[in-house]
Amino acid sequence: MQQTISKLSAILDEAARLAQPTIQITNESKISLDESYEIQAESIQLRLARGEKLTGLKMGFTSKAKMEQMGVHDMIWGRLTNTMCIENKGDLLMSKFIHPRAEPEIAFLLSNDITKEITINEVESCIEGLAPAIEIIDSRYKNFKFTLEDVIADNCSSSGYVLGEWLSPNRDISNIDITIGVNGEIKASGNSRAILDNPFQSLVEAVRLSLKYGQELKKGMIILAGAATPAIPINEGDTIEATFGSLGQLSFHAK
Ligand code: 0L1
Ligand code: MG
Repeated sequence: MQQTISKLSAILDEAARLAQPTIQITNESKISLDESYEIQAESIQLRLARGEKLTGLKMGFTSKAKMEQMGVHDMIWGRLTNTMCIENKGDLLMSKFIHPRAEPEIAFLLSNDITKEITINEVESCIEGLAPAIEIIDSRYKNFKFTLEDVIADNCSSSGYVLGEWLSPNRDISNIDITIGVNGEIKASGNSRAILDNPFQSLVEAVRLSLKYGQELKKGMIILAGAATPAIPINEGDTIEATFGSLGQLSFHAK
């Protein structure tokens, strides 16, 4: 199996690096959920070997609606690296993506290493900041079509992130109205409560899952809490802006 894991990791890494879609890996190989996380880890390792730095984790399927839609009962998670970071108000280069989509999220900045599970009441003491954010997802699979195992192996579609201004974490973020729009027109809107009733719960789950899969959580890492609205497609020329009530807003331009 190790040979298959290495082969599939290399296929997904190359698809991401060259921005060339690939067929679903589960078309040809039967892989378990745990094996799909091994493929993800190994394909990220290829990035790190080229000099990229791990900057954090992203949580996916943190809305009950999306979990039900996918027929799953747990969240999924992927890894973020420094080359995925796009500056607030900066440019996203379409040539580096296959069919990117944007979703508004909330980001947490860890204030210390986390080595054991936490409760929602402990979240504020584990983070030194929170920020409005946008995740760019870009499935490496043709037509954005995948099984659960496919998407986990593909780093849960994660391919970019934009961070707004860091804010103090001592605030209630369980009822923040959120919108995402293109060129001044709102395309999707939602509320932070769509993220597990309270985005702080997403950090609790990120800690649980990273401990389960042996991924260290270090001071300074960023955790993306998951989407509050459906993802919207990104096209060349688009300026994408997300607003988060009292948390502020952020944007980027696709060129
Ligand atoms: O919420 C997420 O970020 C899930 C990403 C994986 C599924 C997708 O690509 O839509
Ligand atoms: Mg997301």
